[in-house]
Amino acid sequence: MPEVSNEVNIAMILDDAYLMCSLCTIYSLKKNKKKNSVYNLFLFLNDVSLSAKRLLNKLSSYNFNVMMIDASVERFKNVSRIVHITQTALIKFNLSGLLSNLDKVLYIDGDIIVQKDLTDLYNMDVSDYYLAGVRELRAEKKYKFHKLVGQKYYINSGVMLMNLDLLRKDNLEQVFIDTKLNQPKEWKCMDQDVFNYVCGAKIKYLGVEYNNPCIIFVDSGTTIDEINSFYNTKYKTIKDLCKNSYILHYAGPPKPWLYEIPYHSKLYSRYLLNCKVPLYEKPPWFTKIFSVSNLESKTHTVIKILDIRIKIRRRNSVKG
Ligand SMILES: [Mn+2]
Repeated sequence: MPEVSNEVNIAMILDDAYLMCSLCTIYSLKKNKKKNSVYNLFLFLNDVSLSAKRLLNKLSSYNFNVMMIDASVERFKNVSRIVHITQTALIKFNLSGLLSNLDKVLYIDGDIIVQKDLTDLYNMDVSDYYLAGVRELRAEKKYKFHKLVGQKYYINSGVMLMNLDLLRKDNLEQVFIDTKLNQPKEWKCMDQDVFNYVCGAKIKYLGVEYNNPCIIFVDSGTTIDEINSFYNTKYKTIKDLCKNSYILHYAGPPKPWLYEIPYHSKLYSRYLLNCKVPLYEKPPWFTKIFSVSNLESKTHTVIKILDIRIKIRRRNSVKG
């Protein structure tokens, strides 16, 4: 049996465009971890401004170690020239080489909210697998993505517990990149098809609570019965599933910080509000899309995200 530890190694890939929501993801990691869990967060920075780096530099705290690693464009120059492909996806393919000292890592996207401590997830045994992930209901049922890549199932690559040891041993870094460069035209995803195609039967399937694509469920009209029968779960409602999820993943275009989405925009803005990014450090685009005011109402804080106004009752407010 692999050793159980309270250390959790996490990898994220950041660029300036995704900075705001990535900060929110990082804040949620920090807020909802157990005190004794030690998180080592490896941030791979692609095209991140100096002011953003300064901001990220301040995120380390007790039992929360943030490491910033420049994932230079140079390294991928030749690959990028051949095919139009974002460096972000390529960095994901290279994690086993970039994190050569680690046996395993939990990769997470920057459009997620982590609601619980991740030690149990991290300690799951993946020694016989390349990685562990959560199957995608809609991708399998509606789009038949698993058939496109010739597999039985199909996972979402936004949350993956990666067995770096085995990936290195079988030299999959190169296989991922070669597969991407020669992929069939029908493959529509940036990196997901490659992970599913290459890792196939050596993927361990996790419960939906570890990567809950909440808005996709709502947006596509998926019922809780469909969800329960697909994932073999017993949730009463989608809200029940969301409340009990370790990870909410805002996959797909309707992001809760761009559109008003019941339950999620409010939940998201609470995290955003508490990121406590000092005002003077905020990049110019930040204040353009996000503002907080206590002056508009005696009882509520008003948060504006683009054109959405969200009112949150202040804790010390007088009822009236
Ligand atoms: Mn995502």
